[in-house]
Amino acid sequence: MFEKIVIANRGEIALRILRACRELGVKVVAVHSEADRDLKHVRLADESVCIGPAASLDSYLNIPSLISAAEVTDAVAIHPGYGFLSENADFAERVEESGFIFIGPRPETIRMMGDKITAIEAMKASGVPCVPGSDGPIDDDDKKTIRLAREIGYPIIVKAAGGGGGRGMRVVHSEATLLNAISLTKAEAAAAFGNDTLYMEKFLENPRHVEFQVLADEHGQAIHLAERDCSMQRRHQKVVEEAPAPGITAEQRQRIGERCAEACRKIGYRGAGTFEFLFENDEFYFIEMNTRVQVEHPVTEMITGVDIVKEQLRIAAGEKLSYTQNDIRINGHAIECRLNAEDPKNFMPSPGAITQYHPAGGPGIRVETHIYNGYYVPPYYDSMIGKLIAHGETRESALARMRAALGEMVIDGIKTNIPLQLDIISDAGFAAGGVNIHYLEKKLGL
Ligand code: MV4
Repeated sequence: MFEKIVIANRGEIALRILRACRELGVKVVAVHSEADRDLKHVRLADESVCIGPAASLDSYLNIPSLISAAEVTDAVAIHPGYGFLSENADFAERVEESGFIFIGPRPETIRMMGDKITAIEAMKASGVPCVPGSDGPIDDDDKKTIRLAREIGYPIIVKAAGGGGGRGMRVVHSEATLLNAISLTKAEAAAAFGNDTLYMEKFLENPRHVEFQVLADEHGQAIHLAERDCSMQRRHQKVVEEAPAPGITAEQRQRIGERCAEACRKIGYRGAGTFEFLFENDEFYFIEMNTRVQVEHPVTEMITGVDIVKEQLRIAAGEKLSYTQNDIRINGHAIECRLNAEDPKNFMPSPGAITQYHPAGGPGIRVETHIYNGYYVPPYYDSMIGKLIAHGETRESALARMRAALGEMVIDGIKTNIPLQLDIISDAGFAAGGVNIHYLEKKLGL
């Protein structure tokens, strides 16, 4: 195992990674911006390095500063967490060129998945079901494009190869608007991603977002840890996640999960990863792969007992997976509510000092947060300040525990989305299970 690593992130995930390191006897270097001196994991770390001013571009996204921090502290590896540089292939490459281990997939894998066209190509070749589409880039033969769209059938969705996570896409309902939609999306993609390559897919009108968690080691072993449902979202920001996904049968889980694991073996995947699917009319359609640990990983940990962050560290250190597929059993149900420092009605960020913090507790309750009494939530970063996770033997018991825990949680001094989360958890549609990606925005009247 590593002697010492740098955690190239902040907030709750930095604390989560620090805790995994403690369990494994790994020393921790915290890096932080000038606005983040009081972060909980910075106080708990063995060493800390200030890497720059508050703005992310000058600190958490500053590659030379991060590598220097690893050099001056004699760290051997860097964990990128999520967001920031976690899916930046150039960062992973420069970490490795500088003689450190990147705790994540190989740079070439990150690059392949960052380009949605090459990602889909690789998955299709490995037997993962994909959305019917252009199977490659749209070229400048307009007649061919029109024919292709007609074959796919309207409505179609035009997506940027360099996009993902909801950026750089446009729905097209008829042939009359196709070419104009393509040129608009192309210009946006060039400006946003420096890559104007586009592709087309059949547009699925009312899908659910269901994603499979995988783990793969350097020795050719790969397993899946079942799926999560992340359909409860607003403007591409997930709000509630759960595992397993309501209504997915053991047979579907095994079939799709095994396809994902097989794809990992085929491409030589390394580390933790997530296969994102749209799920509609009982069919799975792959759309993207995430090559990082995800915000919602705890719901998978709660139902499988696998510590995903510890597995990331073990895999990066060259160890074999601690589990085979046969060791993995689903135990009960878990739900996660993201806790944001924001106005629950208009979603405006609400930074400021936390005057009172009393976390929820009790059977099956897990709180992942870096906040504490007197902590000041800075205005410079994402508004997520933590996650509340409830586990139970059944979905109903997990829901009941979540409702009680949300009622118990006290975070004063700033506005939080706890009132919205209580409303969602008490919603009859959510209670029934299996709502689609449009449900929350409709409920909110957007
Ligand atoms: C789609 C789609 C419908 N059909 N692709 C949005 C984020 C990006 N990861 C892919 N997205 C979508 N791709 C096809 N062929 C609908 C969405 C979509 C969506 C997907 C997952 C979660 C929330 C979403 C919200 C709006 C649109």
